[in-house]
Amino acid sequence: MDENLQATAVYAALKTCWLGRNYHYLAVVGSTNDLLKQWAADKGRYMPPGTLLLTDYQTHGRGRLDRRWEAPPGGALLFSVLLRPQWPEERLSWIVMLAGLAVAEAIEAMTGLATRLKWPNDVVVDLDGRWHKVCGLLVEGNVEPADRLAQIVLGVGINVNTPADQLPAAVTPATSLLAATGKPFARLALLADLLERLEQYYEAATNGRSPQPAWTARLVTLGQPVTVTRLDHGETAVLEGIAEGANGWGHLLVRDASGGLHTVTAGDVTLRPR
Ligand code: BT5
Repeated sequence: MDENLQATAVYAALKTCWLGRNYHYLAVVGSTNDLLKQWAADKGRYMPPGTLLLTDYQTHGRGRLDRRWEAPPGGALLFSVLLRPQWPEERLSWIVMLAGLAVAEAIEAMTGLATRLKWPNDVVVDLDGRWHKVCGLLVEGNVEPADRLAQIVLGVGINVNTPADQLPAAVTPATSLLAATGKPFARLALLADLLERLEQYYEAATNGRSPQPAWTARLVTLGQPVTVTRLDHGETAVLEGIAEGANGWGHLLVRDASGGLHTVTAGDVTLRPR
């Protein structure tokens, strides 16, 4: 399905007030997160919140910790948005929560696939009894001296029409909406719907409503035996246990075999078979 993601087509489809209204499309970039951060640095306050940069192909798409995000040209939705929340610093984790919710709901509405969230930043669908990653989120930001979230760049990568044989091999297996359903989907319609949901969640969060309860309700990680890998002072630390819950800041609470409860603020989770 070859689609026009140029500005005029996108403007006609958007249902948002401000999110994505300053819209930029480039056929190829290094990384949308990197370029949008660069633009924000160059233009400062003249770059309005809600600015969106979308591409068809990234030569240096990134995940967390400078891992690669791989998506062949044309099949994925790859974009970044600039946000200036001015929320207290502790609410940084709300961004990944509301983005995950917006993406999951939009995918579910469009495809009918039961769509869940895997801590901390994956959107997953159930395929053959195993959770497969269909989208990754990358939140990067900085905080002003007054401990307010001054500038956030939220990156979203969704495998929409990527053929199964072009998906990368990964620990959490990758899938696309096409591979999971056998049907291609319109990227533009998905983008418009998820941006509308994202704007609504964001506005609610700005008014103090936490996305955490809705986010927790979609977490596949909870109640599951997990292996958590995290960087601890430069060393890789591995924790095994049961993911019991998540706190208001999105940290994962893991109970180890000797009964100790660990609060995990960052890391990777592998779901273990029971
Ligand atoms: C993420 O990191 O999942 C965040 C991905 C964010 C990508 C978007 S695209 C637009 C914007 N611009 C960017 O440069 N990035 C953002 P993380 O949790 O660290 O997962 C990275 C891991 O996911 C990799 O190490 C691979 O194992 C796996 N992976 C890579 N490409 C994938 C894909 N297309 N689908 C599923 N998994 C993938």
